[in-house]
Amino acid sequence: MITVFSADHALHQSPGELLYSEFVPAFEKPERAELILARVREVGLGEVRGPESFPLEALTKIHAPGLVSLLMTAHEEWSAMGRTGAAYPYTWAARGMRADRVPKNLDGRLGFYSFDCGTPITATSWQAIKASADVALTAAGLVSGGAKSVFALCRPPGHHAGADHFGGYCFLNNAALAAQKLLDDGAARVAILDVDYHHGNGTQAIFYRRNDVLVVNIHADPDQEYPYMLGFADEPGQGAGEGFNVNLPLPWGTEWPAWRAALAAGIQRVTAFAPDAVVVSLGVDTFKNDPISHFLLEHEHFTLMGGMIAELMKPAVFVMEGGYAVAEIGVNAVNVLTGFNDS
Ligand code: FKS
Ligand code: ZN
Repeated sequence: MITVFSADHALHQSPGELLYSEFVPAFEKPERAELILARVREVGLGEVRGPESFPLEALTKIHAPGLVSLLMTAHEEWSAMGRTGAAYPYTWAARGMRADRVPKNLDGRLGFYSFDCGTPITATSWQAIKASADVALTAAGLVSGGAKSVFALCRPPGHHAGADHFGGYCFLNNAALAAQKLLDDGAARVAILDVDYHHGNGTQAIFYRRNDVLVVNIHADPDQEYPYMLGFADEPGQGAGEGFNVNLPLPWGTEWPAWRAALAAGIQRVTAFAPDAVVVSLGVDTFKNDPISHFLLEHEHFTLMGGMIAELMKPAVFVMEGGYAVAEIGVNAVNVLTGFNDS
């Protein structure tokens, strides 16, 4: 399996995030991608190559131009105001406030195009964000060209980013960009299978009214876990998209048997959809030692997960998302890929 990777991921480094009332080191950090890459090499997964550079038009097929330009210029504007450090959003639109008008003020725009305060923009973030999107688009192009499976070693991650909002460590939705690229290259239907511990609210929202992309999410119950406000079982899709969104929320403390049953149910939905290709939003924060998560999967379960996904017998793009047990992230992520390959 080819891995697509860009060293430019390291140009995004969050200075830290609020954890309750404390400002703590960011969980989403560059070592994550470096350790996954090291494991890819250690097991000899296959060739590692850099991404092609795609035009901004590839991004605006999924994202609002206003979001893309804010990501490109926010830090420059922040600095021009005499501020140091990274640009953080602080103010959001609640019900009853104007959602029809983009604020002129930078803080207004940062809030308008985001949904949390955990996703700061530094002077060099854009280069990493763009590289991560290019990694996903390149991987999708390889699958369109006939590769059976490709690993997009994306960082920063993407599944919380919607058409017009960043948040949850995510800026652009790499999995959605990959799915759209597969469609543009000729696929009639694409399924996105999101196995990250957190609900992929951005991916769901992007495709909620569409029937050419089936979105299946297995994640911690939003009544207990971030992102709290989307990802419930009663979200089937809307309009033409009705029946093409599937949420399988699970409680804190979920172990492999219940997680596996949810995956089996999700795989059944994907099979019934008969997609031409599958995009896997691959988060390994379901691991038992993950510092911010509450599922209890073990190393070998990731191998089994990959084997179950292989039974779909569909070309697959694996897009890296979360996972914060950094010392073990390489083993867990690459176990999914070797489990897929070996079955
Ligand atoms: C508030 C922090 C709240 C944010 C959790 C984000 C999880 C990200 C992820 C991704 F795949 F996108 F990386 N916690 N200060 O793992 O879903
Ligand atoms: Zn996650």
